[in-house]
Amino acid sequence: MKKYLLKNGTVVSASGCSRMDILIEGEKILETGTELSCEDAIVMDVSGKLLFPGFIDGHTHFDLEVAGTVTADDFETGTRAALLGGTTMVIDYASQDKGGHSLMEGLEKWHRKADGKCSCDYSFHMSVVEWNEEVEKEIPLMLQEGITSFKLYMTYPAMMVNDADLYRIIKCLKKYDCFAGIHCENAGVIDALIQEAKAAGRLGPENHPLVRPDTLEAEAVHRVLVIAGQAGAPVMIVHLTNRKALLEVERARQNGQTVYAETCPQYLLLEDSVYSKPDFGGAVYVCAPPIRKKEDQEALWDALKTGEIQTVATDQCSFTLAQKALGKEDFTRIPGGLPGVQTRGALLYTYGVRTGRITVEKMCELLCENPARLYGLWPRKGVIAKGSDADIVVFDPEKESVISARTQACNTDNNPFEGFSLHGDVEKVFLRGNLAAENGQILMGKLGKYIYRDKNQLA
Ligand code: DUC
Ligand code: ZN
Repeated sequence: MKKYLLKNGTVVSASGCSRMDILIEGEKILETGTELSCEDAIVMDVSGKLLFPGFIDGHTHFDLEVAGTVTADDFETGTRAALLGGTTMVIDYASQDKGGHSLMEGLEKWHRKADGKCSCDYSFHMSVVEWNEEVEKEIPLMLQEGITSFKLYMTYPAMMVNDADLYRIIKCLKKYDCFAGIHCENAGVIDALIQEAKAAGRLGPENHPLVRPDTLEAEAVHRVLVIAGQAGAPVMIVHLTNRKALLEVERARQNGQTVYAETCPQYLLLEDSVYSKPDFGGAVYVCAPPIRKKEDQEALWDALKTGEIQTVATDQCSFTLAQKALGKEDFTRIPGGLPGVQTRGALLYTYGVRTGRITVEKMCELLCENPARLYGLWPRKGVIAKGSDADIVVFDPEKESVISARTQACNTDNNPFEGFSLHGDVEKVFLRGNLAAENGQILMGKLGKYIYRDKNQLA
């Protein structure tokens, strides 16, 4: 492998920025410091550039069956897009199947989908959709397989678990020092609202946010936090979208509970008026939970700033317009999900750091350090330090571009951020010491490794 010496970059961490050189040897960072030299290294002048640890996306869905179709991006196209956007590691959601299936079967299925295809490093969370003594015995097996985080759904009939099982699973995970991320929405009332909408002949995508309102997300957040409180166990609320749900998280924390929270760029940057775009245009934005209101965006930005939300992931789950059209006559058949894995870093920089909503250090905390700690990757990943994996994003703070489905690497013909200007973007990406992407081109694909994860280290 080549040796690289990156000179005079601004190395970003959650605690500060400093002008430094980085020496990369093999897959690791050999040294950081000033005035470094090395005779046999390829020297790159990166002055004026920000050097982030590789971004970690803790929430993707590649090669996933949804609503009778399969996501437009599989692990091959999805991780290429991720890498081009500076993401050097994704954690995708593997799932157990309902009907007496084991977690191990789910894990093997996800390895078949991903192994040998990934252009960035990868791991899986495990979605538990059925609980019994046999499944319980598999939790330590999952830990051996490097899976230390789980997922529970409070909605979707094929995935959801009832309150009793939520309690049992959350309590069991605590025994093993693990936690689950929870998809929080009140399935029953959503179903009733869908029936009302259909009975009234309201069948277009503008109805999507109306049948999945913020209150029904907040209710589910409240309920699962009461359940977790009863179990005396930590949980994570994934893709948190709104102010009312955030208040529930704060209330539980005030009661002494450990609660982690994640949000996504679509909830920080888009408003629910998108669902009323003409000509079925709202279908592009159908995802669950839905995109909310301006005041919710503001609450989420504040929560990033104060540390109430620990990470920004994408919930990448992409479909083409033809796939979205499966719900042309009935919005409940529109496959839910958006592409986003390529644009998260540049969006957060342009609309967070540049606007002064968050600092560049906070961006590093949200995209690198916190997900590395939460998902048991620290300090191998999430930080630029001696001995860490040489996953490095050379970020040009002045590069300008415009997001477009035509030029994106995701395998879709739509993008929810179409037309958004970017000021700051990824220039080079090192994946474990390999210069794997540069100026929007993959130089070395399919280098991604499955990473065995440790337990949560976020205090
Ligand atoms: N929400 C979506 O919109 N798609 C995939 C899974 C999810 O939770
Ligand atoms: Zn998801």
